Amino acid sequence: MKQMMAKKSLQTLLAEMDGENQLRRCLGPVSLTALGVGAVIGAGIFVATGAAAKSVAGPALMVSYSMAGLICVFAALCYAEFASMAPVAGSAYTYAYATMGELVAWIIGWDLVLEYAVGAATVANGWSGYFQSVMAKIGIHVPTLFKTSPYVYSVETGEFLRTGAIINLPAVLIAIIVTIVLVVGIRESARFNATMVIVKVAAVLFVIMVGVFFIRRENWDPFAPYGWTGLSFFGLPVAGQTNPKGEPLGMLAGAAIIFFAYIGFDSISTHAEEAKKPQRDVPIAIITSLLICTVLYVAVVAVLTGMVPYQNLSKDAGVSDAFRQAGLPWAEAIIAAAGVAGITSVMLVMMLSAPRVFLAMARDGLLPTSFFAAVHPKFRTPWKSTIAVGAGVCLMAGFLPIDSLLHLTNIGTLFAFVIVCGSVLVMRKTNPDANRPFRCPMVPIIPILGIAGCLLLMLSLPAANWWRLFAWLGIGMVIYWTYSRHHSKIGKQLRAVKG
Ligand code: ALA
Repeated sequence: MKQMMAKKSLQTLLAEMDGENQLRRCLGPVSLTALGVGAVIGAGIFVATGAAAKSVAGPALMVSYSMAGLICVFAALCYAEFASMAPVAGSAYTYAYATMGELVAWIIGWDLVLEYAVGAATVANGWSGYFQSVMAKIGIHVPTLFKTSPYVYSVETGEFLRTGAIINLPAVLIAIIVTIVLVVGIRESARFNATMVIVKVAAVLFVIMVGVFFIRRENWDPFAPYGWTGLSFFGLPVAGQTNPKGEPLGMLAGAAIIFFAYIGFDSISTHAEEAKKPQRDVPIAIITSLLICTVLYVAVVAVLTGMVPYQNLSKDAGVSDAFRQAGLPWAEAIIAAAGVAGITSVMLVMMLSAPRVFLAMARDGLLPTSFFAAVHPKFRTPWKSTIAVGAGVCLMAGFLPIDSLLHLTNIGTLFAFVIVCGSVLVMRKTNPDANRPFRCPMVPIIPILGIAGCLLLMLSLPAANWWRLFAWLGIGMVIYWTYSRHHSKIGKQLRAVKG
């Protein structure tokens, strides 16, 4: 019991940071914000928006985006407080180890791997949709057998339908390429990232500025065809409409889905060690990148649902296809190409992050060091865990439908946000005098709103995701009890003191 509650002290974290190979402090507020925007804009806006507006929320998806953005701001303020207190890598896993003890840290680390690995599979799937639409422009069509996952989920009927394909081959291939790049160590350099951010933001601005001339206001009527709520409690509808399978529909349910589009801002906190003035710049960058994305996202949805009746939006490449429908095929090609480039960079960040979480856990003795902390002698990258994550991403991206992957990523991430908001409350009690260069305003109100908002979105996801999350955490618990508990460094110290 004592071990499960054992915490890493703030001093230990700071000392570890000093001890390890110090990273170069070269990032200012602008590059940090660019990193955030680079990690955020991707498959969520380019792919998920079409499907969510079409079958879950209608034009009210604009409100869904505003709401999800606001909930992320609450969580972001909590992330920012932690990032300024302990500007070390490891993100929510490290924060939890410092505040809630080893068991919760394990759970959150295991959950972050879910977020990043399943998230990367989702993004790979979205990438495939866009890539195929670019290829189709030049007359190349992927054979039906290799176009998509073997099953897709129909929100309208609530059933899994056979697609006639056996594997989503483009998604698997991009996952393999990204894995190779990450192993060989061509790390996402600031310059590469900056180029990607410019390409993506330019594409999004293009969508808004060109699309605005094609808006037909009658397309916004009805504004909320599926209603304003969409809430179920473990499968029991609580408020709003449901699809035939009893899954929630409406503005709130839409927010729970497109929450995916905001995932990634938390990765700024993992760059805290490389920030020039982490205490000031990390919070600024987290909040600024979120605000920029929220404004862009709401504008894109306004344009899309204004250009095309929501029922006609494409599920696979919603943004670019809307321009095809509006009779602008040249615009479709530009957007799809920028989408492919932008989505690839998000995938790179996600597949970079999952092995880093494993690495942090292995350093604390919670996972086998020989495998998860193994650094390649030549490339200096955590190659074994990168390949393991890559293999997992390939399997999921190749065979599972995008909706299920996306929902699972969302519930895992929302759960991590709940723990980070909770950790801020705990830390204020347990370490009231610690140096907090950035203080989350209005504590406890903001963390509580963050927790409540995330739980609300979790409940607005189809119930199956809760079971999947529990199953994943259950596997994690088995590993903790059979391996981690016995090998944890803190646990060994405690036993040595006792002995
Ligand atoms: N926010 C990222 C995306 O939309 C995960 O692709």
